[in-house]
Amino acid sequence: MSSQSYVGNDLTLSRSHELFAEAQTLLPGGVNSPVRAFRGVGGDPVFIEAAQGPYLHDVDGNRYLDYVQSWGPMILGHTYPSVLAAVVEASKRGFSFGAPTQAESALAKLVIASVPSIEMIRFVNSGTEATMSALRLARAFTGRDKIIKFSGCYHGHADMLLVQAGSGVATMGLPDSPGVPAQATANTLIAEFNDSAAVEQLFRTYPDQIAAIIVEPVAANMGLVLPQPGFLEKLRELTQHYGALLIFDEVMTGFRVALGGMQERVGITPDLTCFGKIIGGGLPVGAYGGRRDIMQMVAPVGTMYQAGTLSGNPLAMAAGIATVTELRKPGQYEQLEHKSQVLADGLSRAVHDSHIDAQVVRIGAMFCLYFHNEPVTNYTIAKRSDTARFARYFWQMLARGVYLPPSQFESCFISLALDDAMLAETVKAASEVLKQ
Ligand code: KE4
Repeated sequence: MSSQSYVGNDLTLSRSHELFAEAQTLLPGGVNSPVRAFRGVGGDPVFIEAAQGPYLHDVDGNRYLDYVQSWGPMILGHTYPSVLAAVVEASKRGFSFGAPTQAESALAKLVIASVPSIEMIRFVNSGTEATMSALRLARAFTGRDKIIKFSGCYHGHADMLLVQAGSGVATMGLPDSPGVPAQATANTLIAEFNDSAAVEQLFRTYPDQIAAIIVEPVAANMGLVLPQPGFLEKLRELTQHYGALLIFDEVMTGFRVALGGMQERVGITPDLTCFGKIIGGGLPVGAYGGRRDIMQMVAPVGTMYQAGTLSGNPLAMAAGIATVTELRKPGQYEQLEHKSQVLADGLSRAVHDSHIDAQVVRIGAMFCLYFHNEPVTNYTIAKRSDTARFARYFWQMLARGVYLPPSQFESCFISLALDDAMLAETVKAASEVLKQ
């Protein structure tokens, strides 16, 4: 059965098909990022014309409730008035100067005020740049070369990290990517997420060679896998004991699961943190930051080199400032928690009533519905999910006006723009679909 047959017959996608056919002659796979090509669910991707609040509007006139939110940034909803106004105002003063601006200090102050472990920060243009730079900094600071990452965790596409990565690579079934030379990953050690004993064994094997552990404190690129009690705490203990740095990759969880990210929820202070997505409000921003003594190694004050033409871009800073300013208002995360709880409870009831092997996982305003009959605690288990069943669910929800991430190995997001009626509509759609 082709995935197209899952598409509800009341969805017209002909213009998207036309545009995708043309795009494939111009762009590899017709997209500028692999997961957008819908290969995780089959069929052609939907081309988006515009977005407003909780809605996406595609080129065929279909409207969807958006649970992807550009993979996390649009937590306020699309074209949020104060963010839109800030970007328009900034654009009238020029787009890019390649010189310092007060906006960069303003956003830095907001991030530092929101995340206590951040004493100093450097803005870049993507999460990939943030993690790549943070790891180079950890190697410079410790004088060591090895790093530890976890299978199924995705930290962007720097060579050293494309080993058993999750996200798009997992969807494409490539345990590592062609073009990554062996020496680029020779110093990258892999452990299963939630397996702190394996990490301890790596430290015992390489006691003075490991510069850092980089971890998604909630693994959100293999679906959504929560850290088991004690796992993150053990990583903090091991890195302190062996003189390595602990890097929290909060590109996804930062300002998403709490104002202060996952580190606020678990009360752990990493040495460095990577950000992206929300701090740019939908414009290209990434960042890495943390202990001042470490960050002082970054050029030009220090010798560890990292640079970027558009880093700290004024329009991106304006969007980030407006977004974080809104999120710092009282009650925002209580509202997100309420909406997320309502949705997760509704989806769990739908799963229960359907008597199928599926489970809902949620933390803060992130959730995932696994088609799986066992608790998902790492990538090996996650990969045993029923991806064909997920594909059917994806297309049937799309036909009912609910736009979910086109892969079992991604997380869904909840925005402040989704009201209770929309959440109820989503639960109703899931109840109908899961029974089929
Ligand atoms: P970017 O380079 O895509 O801005 O960020 C890389 C990155 C780093 N760390 C984490 C935890 C991430 O989730 C990401 C990117 N997330 C994916 C979504 N799973 C982006 C979507 C895409 O690749 O198009």
